[in-house]
Amino acid sequence: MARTLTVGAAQLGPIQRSDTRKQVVRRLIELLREAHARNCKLVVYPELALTTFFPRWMMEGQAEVDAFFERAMPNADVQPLFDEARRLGIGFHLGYAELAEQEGRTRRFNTAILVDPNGDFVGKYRKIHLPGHAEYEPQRPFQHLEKRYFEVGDLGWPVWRAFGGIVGMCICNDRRWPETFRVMGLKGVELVVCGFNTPEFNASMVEPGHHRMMHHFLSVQSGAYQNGTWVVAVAKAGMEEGCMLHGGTCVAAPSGELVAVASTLGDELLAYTMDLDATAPIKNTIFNFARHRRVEHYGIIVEQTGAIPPP
Ligand code: ING
Repeated sequence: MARTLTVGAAQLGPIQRSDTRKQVVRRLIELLREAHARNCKLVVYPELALTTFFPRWMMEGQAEVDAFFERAMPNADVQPLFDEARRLGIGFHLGYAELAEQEGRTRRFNTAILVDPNGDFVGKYRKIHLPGHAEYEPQRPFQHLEKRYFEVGDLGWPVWRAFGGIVGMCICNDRRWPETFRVMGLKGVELVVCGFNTPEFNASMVEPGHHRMMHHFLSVQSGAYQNGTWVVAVAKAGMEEGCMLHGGTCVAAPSGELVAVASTLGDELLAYTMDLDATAPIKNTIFNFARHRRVEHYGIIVEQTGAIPPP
């Protein structure tokens, strides 16, 4: 008996700085209703799905920065999304900027949550691999100040039994680091959901334009294959405040094969029915971790941060 799950990858087109949370939530609900019509049980929204990708700007005032953060989840602006999801009996993943008062101090994370079809929280993830830089870099046409505006996530990469399987989350740049998927792979993950906002233009290096999408798919497909897991990666795409974010919302099978890819740069729902049991052949053979891994040789991976070439 196959363990099927129909997932809706809910790609968002651009969110401009002047777009209100209410306007964005209306778009999220439209995608949710389309997902319901297409029998989805889980809808995956992108990273920072409630606002424009604000780390592209240098902002001095903390109040200006904090306007992009959510102090509670849910809150009045997003409650209609929670209500409609519960009414339709659909779970969802949502990425947003989280401002939390924790242990007496204010913490700021690039966060994603997983909510089940009853509207109950399944879990939370806070982005660990923060790309970009912390100080203003005048040579860049756009900043990428995630290291300035967010703290490194403090929750690790948990996985949860939900939606009939074992589900985990990562966010955007996390997908480029094999450790992300391997940590969840070592916990038996069967579906990783990942939102992303990836600028088409990479200010940190000169590279051919087609490399961005190739690296995106390479990261998602290898994460899926090397850990025998499904991966659903969902873009915020399109021209946001003059910065083009690439698309490439996709579903990768445990084989590593891309089985569904979005074709626009706007709000687009990609619905795919996956068999969570399809993870078993990979997990039980080529990536049977218990049988094949040799941890006695892997110590350097956690003991050393940067590369140290021979003298
Ligand atoms: N975005 C980009 C990503 O990892 C980036 C950051 C840009 C990485 C360009 C490499 C090159 O997809 C986020 N939000 O992490």
